[in-house]
Amino acid sequence: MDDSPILVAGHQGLVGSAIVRRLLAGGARQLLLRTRRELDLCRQAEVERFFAEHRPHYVFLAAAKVGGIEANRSQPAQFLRDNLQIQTNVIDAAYRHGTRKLLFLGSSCIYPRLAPQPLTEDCLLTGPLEPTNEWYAIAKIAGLKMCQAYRREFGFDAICAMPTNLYGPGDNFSLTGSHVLPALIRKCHEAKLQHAEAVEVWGTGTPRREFLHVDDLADACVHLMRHYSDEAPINVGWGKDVSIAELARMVAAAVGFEGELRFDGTKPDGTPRKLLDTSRLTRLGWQPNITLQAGIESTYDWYRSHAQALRR
Ligand code: GFB
Repeated sequence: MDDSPILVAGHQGLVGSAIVRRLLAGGARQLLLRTRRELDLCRQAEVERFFAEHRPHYVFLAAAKVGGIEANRSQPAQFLRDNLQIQTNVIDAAYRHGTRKLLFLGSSCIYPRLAPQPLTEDCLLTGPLEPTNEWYAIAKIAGLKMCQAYRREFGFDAICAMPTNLYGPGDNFSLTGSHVLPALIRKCHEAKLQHAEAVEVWGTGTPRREFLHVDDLADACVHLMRHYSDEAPINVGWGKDVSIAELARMVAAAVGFEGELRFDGTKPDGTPRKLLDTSRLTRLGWQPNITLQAGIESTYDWYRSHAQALRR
């Protein structure tokens, strides 16, 4: 793989940038990277032109419209449309232009809201989805199914990784659009600087989530690209979950915010629990490395050194 042209679609995002770091560290020499301005993956003709010209041998499909619970709730059309367009254009062009292997990134929210925990890959499509993110989930399920269909009908080597909630350097720290972990880092940091009495935490604090550092995810993606070839999706997680209240306390401690954590029950909780069963991945010889504690601390360091630029 190291001497082959590799497309990392979405290389400026949280996941794509981590995959680029991992590939460069591993010796990749021919990365194909395009900003959205240079190549709009929602536009089929542009994607077609790009693949015809560059013919990447390997594709990491990390480009997606993503966001936290509020962004998903308020922009259902964009989450459904953009994700369907991006993945359909890229998977189809990759197959038709001779890509040897493609890795599609999904999400743990594809699984039914009340499926037994930890969530195995086999519980897909066994029950209703969590309503706050069903539009995104439906798009990701369609991407997974497209990979399976192209493998069955055309013999295209497309594999699917289903990561749990991710975090790390390069995350979205916007107060309305982001996921919980970066939102809490920012809120606690700003509250500390302003000597505020309290930080608002959305929901009841009781939902449980699993958090995986994006550098661990990138390592798993490269491992799967090298060692896995099958239509079954593979969960990628840390293996343990925490309540949102516990997470908020960990973030507050890492940031040094000593005020009150105030839970706002008028905001949605989302799915009650989302812990992945990762035994399929473990059997392939991969384990995560970065603890939640260490990951929060390093992400906070990253945020502090970029806070000014991010606020602009
Ligand atoms: O990370 P998050 O937005 O997404 O929220 P989901 C997780 C939990 O944290 C919810 C609570 O119970 C939120 O109410 N929370 C507390 C907060 N304070 C905050 C805050 O300041 N900001 C945010 N964002 N949440 C997403 C899906 O679900 O998970 C996506 O919407 C995707 O589709 C992603 O699958 C991985 O974990 O609920």
